[in-house]
Amino acid sequence: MTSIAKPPVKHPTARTNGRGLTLRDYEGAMSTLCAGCGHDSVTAALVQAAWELEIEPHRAAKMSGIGCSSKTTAYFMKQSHGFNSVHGRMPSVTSGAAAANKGLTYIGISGDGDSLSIGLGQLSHAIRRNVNMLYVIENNGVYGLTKGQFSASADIGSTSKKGEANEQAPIDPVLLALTLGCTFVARSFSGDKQQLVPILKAAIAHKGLALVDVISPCVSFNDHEGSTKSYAYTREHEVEAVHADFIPLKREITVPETGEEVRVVEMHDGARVRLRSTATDYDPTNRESAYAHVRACQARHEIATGLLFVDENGRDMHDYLKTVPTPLVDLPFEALCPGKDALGKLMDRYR
Ligand SMILES: Cc1ncc(C[n+]2csc(CCOP(=O)(O)OP(=O)(O)O)c2C)c(N)n1
Ligand code: SF4
Repeated sequence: MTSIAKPPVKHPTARTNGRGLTLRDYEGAMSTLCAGCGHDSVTAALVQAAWELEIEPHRAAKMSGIGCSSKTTAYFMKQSHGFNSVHGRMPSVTSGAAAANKGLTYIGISGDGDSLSIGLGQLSHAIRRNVNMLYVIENNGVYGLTKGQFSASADIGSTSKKGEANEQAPIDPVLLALTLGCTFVARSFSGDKQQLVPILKAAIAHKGLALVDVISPCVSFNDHEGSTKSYAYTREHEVEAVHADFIPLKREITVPETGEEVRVVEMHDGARVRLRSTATDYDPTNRESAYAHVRACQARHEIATGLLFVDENGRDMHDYLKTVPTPLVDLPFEALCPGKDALGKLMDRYR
């Protein structure tokens, strides 16, 4: 992927995190996306989240497929590992990488085209395996990179720039993820950094696949009147059911009390997510009510955002596979390949 490096200039008074790194240290190459593209705001939120979580850049791997959205991985955490796969294959490549090395933080970035058409099977099985990763879909309702054809997330009646209306039913990644048993499901908006950053932090801390669908408008092909993925439409129709505050393990709880009902979900590393319900009777730990809420919002032409569902007790891919605690990549050759005799005994069990 071609990219333009940013000049390595740091302001002497720039704030550092616990690892002595500034926000600039979590940035990547200069973006070549269109000015105003929602994807660049998602990049800024990812930079902020990774800086606040104090992730060691060399302990993270950024994974992507093909699309303007998939170029996002070039624009943050320049010192991290990265793999730009072929179209729609990001989930499978990440599953393989995570199987070999469970010691890295996996950040997968995809688009609605990349994930909901050619990559739909890959996404479904990564959810089913509960691969330990953040899975961001930068959702703009079109194939931006190939000049704005409707994607599978386009709503019925949403119009193209030339005025043609989409007639086919959309695939909603949030409903799909809830149906497939995903253990962390959220939706946000690239124009709402205040909501997006804590969601990304909680998603990264989650053990298992955390799907974050981000409405991320394409200013060149899908930001006009008649589009249901424009900045204006999303701002007008966004309904946040549950607001998440992420509190890392070592920090004191300083989030002000609001008088609203607060639920605390403890993440597997001891960090906590405080969920403040802004809608009455909404339970973000109940899959059925999350599904019903998203469907009801759809029927009212509203966009359900916030942390919609979380289950911290789910097993992830390594639990299912019963792998040893040490990442496979760190095991000595003798442990990975126990020799002909051991292999022979193993084969005998299947005869
Ligand atoms: C195998 C294959 N088929 C088709 C394409 C053409 N193609 C490139 S990007 C893309 C879709 C991009 O849409 P999306 O993932 O939503 O990303 P966006 O550009 O909108 O951010 C398609 C169909 C391709 N690169 N490879
Ligand atoms: S074409 Fe659309 S999705 Fe691609 S960079 Fe431009 S605004 Fe973003």
